Amino acid sequence: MNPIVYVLNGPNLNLLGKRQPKIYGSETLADVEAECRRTGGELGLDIEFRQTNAESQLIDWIHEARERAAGIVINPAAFTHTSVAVLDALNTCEFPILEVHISNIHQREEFRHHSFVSRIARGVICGFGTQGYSLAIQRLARLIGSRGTLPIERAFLVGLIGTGIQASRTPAMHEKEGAAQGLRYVYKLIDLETLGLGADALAELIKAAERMGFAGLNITHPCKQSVIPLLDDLSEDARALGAVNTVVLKDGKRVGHNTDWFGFAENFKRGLPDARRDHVVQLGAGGAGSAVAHAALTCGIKKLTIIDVAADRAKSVAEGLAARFGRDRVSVATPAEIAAVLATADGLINTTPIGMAKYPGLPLPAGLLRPDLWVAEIIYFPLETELLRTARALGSRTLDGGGMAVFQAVEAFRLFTGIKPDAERMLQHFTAMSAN
Ligand code: CA2
Repeated sequence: MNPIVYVLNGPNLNLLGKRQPKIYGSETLADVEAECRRTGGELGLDIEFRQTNAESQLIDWIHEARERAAGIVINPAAFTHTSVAVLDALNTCEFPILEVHISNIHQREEFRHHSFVSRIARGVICGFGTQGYSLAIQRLARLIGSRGTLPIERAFLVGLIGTGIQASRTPAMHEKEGAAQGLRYVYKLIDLETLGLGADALAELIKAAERMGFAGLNITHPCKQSVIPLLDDLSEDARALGAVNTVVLKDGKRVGHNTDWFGFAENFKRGLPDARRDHVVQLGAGGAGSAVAHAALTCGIKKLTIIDVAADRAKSVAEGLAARFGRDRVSVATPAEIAAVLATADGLINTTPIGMAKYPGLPLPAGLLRPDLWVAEIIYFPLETELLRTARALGSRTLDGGGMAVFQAVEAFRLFTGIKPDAERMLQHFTAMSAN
């Protein structure tokens, strides 16, 4: 089915071609209608062409279009200059509206220079005679992306580069939100494992994505660090963290961002808003670990103790954090010291892979958990890890990794498109997918 475009005409335009040809030309409204249908037909649009002398009728048609149409081309005629009611009706429409005037209203009487409708119109054509209507239809076709045209700023091709990413929920989250925003949005998985490629193929893949017009890429394990030398610039957060999970490709430039830390911070603020945060223990100092630790300190955790089986990894993450947040807010402990550090902790964050479907189990002895120790995860597959299950059974407050997965995608979507996504809708979609 073709998208429907309403072409609406206001008072006295039924007289077109019959009076004042010097101003409005000799074509009749029927001629204009035929031309609009011809242009619409070529562009794969169904045209609803209407004219009325009554303000209320025009408003009713705008309401009707609101439910059925993909856009409106409107010549409100004299209502242009008088009708707040027509403006209000148009304001309820979420699709593009283009305003057309046959004559050049700015060359005419002062009272025709102001248009209420221009406040809402995506564009205005005036003084092109009746040709203005078909020009507006052509423009609308590009804005909404009808057959044979590419929607301007509304088509996005993006992807994820990483290894073993087939089960990722990120493509579905992005694509569904893109569709809900009326975009053409395609999210491709570029899985090094399925392609039989190593991490050294990254440069070649980014170049290819750039050439094929990708708006951006998410980057995951094992490329979050190795992507950095391939970029032109980094956001402040990505630079501080030394890790990039989102690359925006625009105007021949590659800019790296880190939305992982934002994902954890947002999830934490929502899920455990009033949790005590004097001292928290974090397990794991890998790629995700450094972003989560950054988020934790940004969210007001006063002191963070980092534990990793690789002592040098914990030390280097802690040093970076200490430089940004202050020495007194970060420390490192060994796995052997875990019982002692947890004894004084309010919360525990697991950023190790233990608990993932691939690595089942607990990242610490169950006996170290207590009801007054909150527990946060970043794993989202499964949503309920053994750690969360054990902690919940004890009565602890817990936070699963679903929110982090959603909010990193929310922020990446915004960076790729420049359009603010509906975070609640993305969260709901993720929850529905996880329930299946
Ligand atoms: O130039 C335009 O398209 C206008 O919207 C036409 C309106 C006028 O009030 C606007 O300022 C500009 C008037 C439409 C009247 O149409 C007639 C056509 C032929 C003969 C008499 C009126």
